[in-house]
Amino acid sequence: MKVMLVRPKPHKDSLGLADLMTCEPIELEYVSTLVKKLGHEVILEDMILEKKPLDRLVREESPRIVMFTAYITHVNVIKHYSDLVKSVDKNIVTAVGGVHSEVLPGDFEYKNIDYVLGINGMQNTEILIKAVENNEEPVFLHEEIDKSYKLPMPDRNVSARYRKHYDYAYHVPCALLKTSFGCPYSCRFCFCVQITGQQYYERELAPVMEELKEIEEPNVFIVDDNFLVSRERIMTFCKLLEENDIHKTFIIFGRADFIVKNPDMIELLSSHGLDAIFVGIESFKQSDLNDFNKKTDVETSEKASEILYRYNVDLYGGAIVGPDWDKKDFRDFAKWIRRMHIRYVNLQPLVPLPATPIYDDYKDQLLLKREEYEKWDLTHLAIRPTKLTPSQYYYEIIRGYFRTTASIDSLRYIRKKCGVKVELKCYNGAMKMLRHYIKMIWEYRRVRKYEGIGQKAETYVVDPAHDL
Ligand code: B12
Ligand code: SF4
Repeated sequence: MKVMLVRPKPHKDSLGLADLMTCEPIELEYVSTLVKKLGHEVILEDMILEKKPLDRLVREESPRIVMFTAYITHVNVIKHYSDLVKSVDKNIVTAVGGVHSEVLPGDFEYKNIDYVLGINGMQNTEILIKAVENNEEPVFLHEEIDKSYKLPMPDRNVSARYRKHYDYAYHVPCALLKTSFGCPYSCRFCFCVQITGQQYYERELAPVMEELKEIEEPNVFIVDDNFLVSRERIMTFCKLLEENDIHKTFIIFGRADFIVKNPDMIELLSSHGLDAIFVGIESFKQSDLNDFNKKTDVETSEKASEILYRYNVDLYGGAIVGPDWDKKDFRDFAKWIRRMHIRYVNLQPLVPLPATPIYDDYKDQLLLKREEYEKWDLTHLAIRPTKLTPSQYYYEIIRGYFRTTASIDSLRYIRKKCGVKVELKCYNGAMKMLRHYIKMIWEYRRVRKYEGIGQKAETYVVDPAHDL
């Protein structure tokens, strides 16, 4: 039996980030291992990189089952894909898995999506495949039965034909690795902890090393929600890297408070290839951090930046722009970022993703409709700014980027560190992002004019046409 695994191309209205970073679809590589183990043929279609439309690929390959992975922004894309698959042959079985379906499976209820695999995605894949083989109706596991995250080795061969395109911002080429799931903290805006039901699970490090030995790329992006949890685990990780003679450049996610409490761990990791840490610094206002239940403070972010600077580790800052920010806040924020030598910052408006605690706080005053999934991309405004118009707010975000990540100083730094080719790639990616923001401003203004909405009534009405 032939099984087609599909990684979706972002909807045209989403910020896809593909020009800046196209990461390997490691989740589907895990699924591939499982399906091959069951004795079936697998083909992966990475629609970010594929030129042919999905219906043509399905016609050429004639799979028995087509399985999709999806984030929130892909929900309507997957529905459209399922229409395409069924237009070729309505007997092809369609199924969807991935983080959004694990937390909000109901969003994928649709005539042409046969199965939503949900929380037990791996086990349910096995059940589905055996059922299709035997011409039976699958009986899925709905309870959370296995949270051990004992993963097989991901099948990196299945993505061989795309691998040279996989990168992450300044890290080219780049592979992905997952060593743990979830996080011991519970920030109120965070979707990641909803996936694991607020729990934190670690994988054994021995199989992680086996995986690392197989990775050919020099750069490895460890996509754990929080890699900096335990000193003992970090020390074992570094010891095992030495024992296995593994030399890679690593990018990780971690918290500022861990960095401040454990500078020796940063020194150790830095001497074992750590190049950058993505830190959710979120805001330069303590009140914002308190509202988010971040359980850290502004001073800690500043101290963390000093430690990382000392050990030559780049700090990639994740920032959440509050709806109450005014022009001065945007300016002060950029100054704060520059003072901390942060060369890359991701500026995202506060977006209360469905299923997070802050979603309930804002659910009655959202600017985005739930079903405009492609716009829940952490760039579209989901909450009305209180001190600026939406256009001004988007404009300030663009200026914020030019004052920080896209400043001459940052670009010069990237050129020196990574070379002109990477600098140009990032510049192109930044220009695409700029176009995305200008499109959002333009759309807001156009719709407002069309609807005859006055200066004061800033209802954000979005074109409902889903032109994929
Ligand atoms: C790395 C990362 C990225 C990478 C891409 C990674 C990739 N694999 O393609 C980059 C940086 C490009 C990215 C971009 C975006 N991301 Co992102 N990303 C992540 C991160 C940190 C890790 C994802 C990952 O690779 N995990 C490793 C794999 C192995 O784990 P997994 O995805 O959980 O998969 C397991 C199961 O879910 C299951 N599974 C997954 N798919 C399938 C499919 C089938 C058929 C089956 C059976 C099982 C299955 O099997 C796997 C093994 O157990 C997550 C955080 C998180 N906790 O998930 C956010 C996250 C997934 N991203 C998110 C978002 C919103 C985005 C963006 C839309 C916006 C943005 N600006 O970041 C863009 C969209 C880009 C696009 N291409 O459309 C949200 C999704 C929220 C949601 N409700 O869907 C998350 C959860 C972060 C957050 N802010 O909350 N992202
Ligand atoms: S520390 Fe990071 S991963 Fe952990 S709950 Fe907060 S935002 Fe989520």
